[in-house]
Amino acid sequence: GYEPKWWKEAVVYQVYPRSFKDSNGDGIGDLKGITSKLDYLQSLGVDVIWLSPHYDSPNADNGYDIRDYEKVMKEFGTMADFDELLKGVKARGMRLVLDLVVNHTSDEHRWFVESRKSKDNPYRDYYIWRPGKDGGPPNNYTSFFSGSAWTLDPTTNEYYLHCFAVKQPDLNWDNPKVRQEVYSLMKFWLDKGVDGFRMDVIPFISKLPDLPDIPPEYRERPQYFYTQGPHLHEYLQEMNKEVLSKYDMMTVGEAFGVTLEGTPMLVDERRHELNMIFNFDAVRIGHPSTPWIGWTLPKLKAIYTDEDQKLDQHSWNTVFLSNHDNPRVVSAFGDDSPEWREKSAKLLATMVLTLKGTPFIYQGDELGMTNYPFKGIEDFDDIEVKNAWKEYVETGRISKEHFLDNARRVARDNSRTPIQWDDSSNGGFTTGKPWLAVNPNYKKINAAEEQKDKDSVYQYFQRMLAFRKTTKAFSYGDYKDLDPQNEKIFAYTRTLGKEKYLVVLNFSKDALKYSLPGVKAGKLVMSNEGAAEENATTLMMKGWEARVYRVE
Ligand code: ISL
Ligand code: CA
Repeated sequence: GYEPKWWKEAVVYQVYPRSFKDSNGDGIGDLKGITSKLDYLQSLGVDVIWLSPHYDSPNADNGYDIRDYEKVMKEFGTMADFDELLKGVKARGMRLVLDLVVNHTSDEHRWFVESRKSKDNPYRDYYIWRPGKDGGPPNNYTSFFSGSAWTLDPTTNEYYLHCFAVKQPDLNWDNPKVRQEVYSLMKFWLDKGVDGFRMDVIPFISKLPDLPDIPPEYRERPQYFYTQGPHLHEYLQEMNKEVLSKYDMMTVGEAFGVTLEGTPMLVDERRHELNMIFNFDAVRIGHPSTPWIGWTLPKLKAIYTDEDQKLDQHSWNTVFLSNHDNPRVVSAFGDDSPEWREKSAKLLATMVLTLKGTPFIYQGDELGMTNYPFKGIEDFDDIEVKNAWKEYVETGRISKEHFLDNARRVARDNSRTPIQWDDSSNGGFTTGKPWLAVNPNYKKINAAEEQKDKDSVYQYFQRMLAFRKTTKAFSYGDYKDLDPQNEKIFAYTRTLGKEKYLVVLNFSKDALKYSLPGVKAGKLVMSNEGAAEENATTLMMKGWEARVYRVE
């Protein structure tokens, strides 16, 4: 069985500070805004708050480009505001986890400002510099934000590596001084009392020796190549020994580019690296990174079974279907039409909170917030979309319509629009002009409404979270998919000793008669519909209906 740990029983809620709540009318969410909503989060019933980057940053990538790790972004407030937030979180019995972005820094970080000055600057070796090759960049690495991953810096006439934006130079982890700097900034925050880190693209930190070209089979998905550096595990074990092992904390690695097979290497507790990672197989199942294939329920179920089988009792999993890099969960996996939005959002909540692994909820999902009705490219803010537009549309490689169709479906800005607090202007997010437009559906979809309505998505989350808290089988129970091939019904059990729960989800708008394979539903304990058959083997499932039964 699993060794009990608080982070295996916790539910994590991700806050994207820029879009959460603005306290001073400048249109940008801030720390005081978050503090003012801690009662809301506590009454929702989440245990841990993961804060997307709140550090000093010029915001080329909304804070994922850090200029000073020990300072608070001025738009978000001051260190005193941070201390106040942390205190407020603890006072309510919750925990706070920060975003650790240390594969790269901002080009405005003082280390890089020094590094680019000269080839013999003491900070030169903090980053990855190479001379050009044949009049071009050192190799064929590409950036996730379009173009080459190398930029020529005229001062020294050498290139620096950036797997992401030009303003996000990659750190050189092979330099022991860099590693010590990172451990020290981690301790700075841990000593303040934070409860852990989500680690941004952590498997990229060890680079391949001599930086060979990306081979053809990896060109469409270079993340699986960038994660093959030989020292990744050595560095994580060192970090564990010097920092992680000294605190009661949790770690979750953003394992972009790690396969399921490679996961235990990062999370098997006997290896002393990370507690858990995000695997992207599920959240990216419908992503059109060449070509758009859509997704099917059997494929999604196969991922969960595979994860369950490849991770043993020493490796812990996570469950999530959304974050700040992906579309809204109800738009991607449910049905965001007025008729089915609430039902399907509740069904997805039921699933995420009863599958095996620590669940991560993204802000606004508890309200059933949807994708944004983007019209043209001018409605977007994100560097990823804007750069891709230049690379594909402005060069005529992809038609405008085709590009926008995809962007509307998967663009990161879908999940970055401000939280809809009430039906006042700008959804009560700000009294000023929001940095990114509020979804026009805020009059209907907002927290104030949902807190009053017992049938709301918000109140369903509340009940589901409370139920999960008292039900250990959802944390530690065995998982079994009862009907892997079924195209519309997802039925599975979670079993811990004598306690057994059955979850039945209708992933379609069709009413279906469903015969349970080899199990009898017992007492209905959760449902997004109301009363239903009990002690039965045949269930009449309504569209997007979700039920949880206790099996006797
Ligand atoms: O969002 C993506 C593209 O749609 C992913 O490729 C994403 O860039 C990848 O998962 C890494 O994400 C993390 O690091 C990025 C940052 O932009 C993301 O917001 C962050 O989650 C660079 O720091
Ligand atoms: Ca503000």
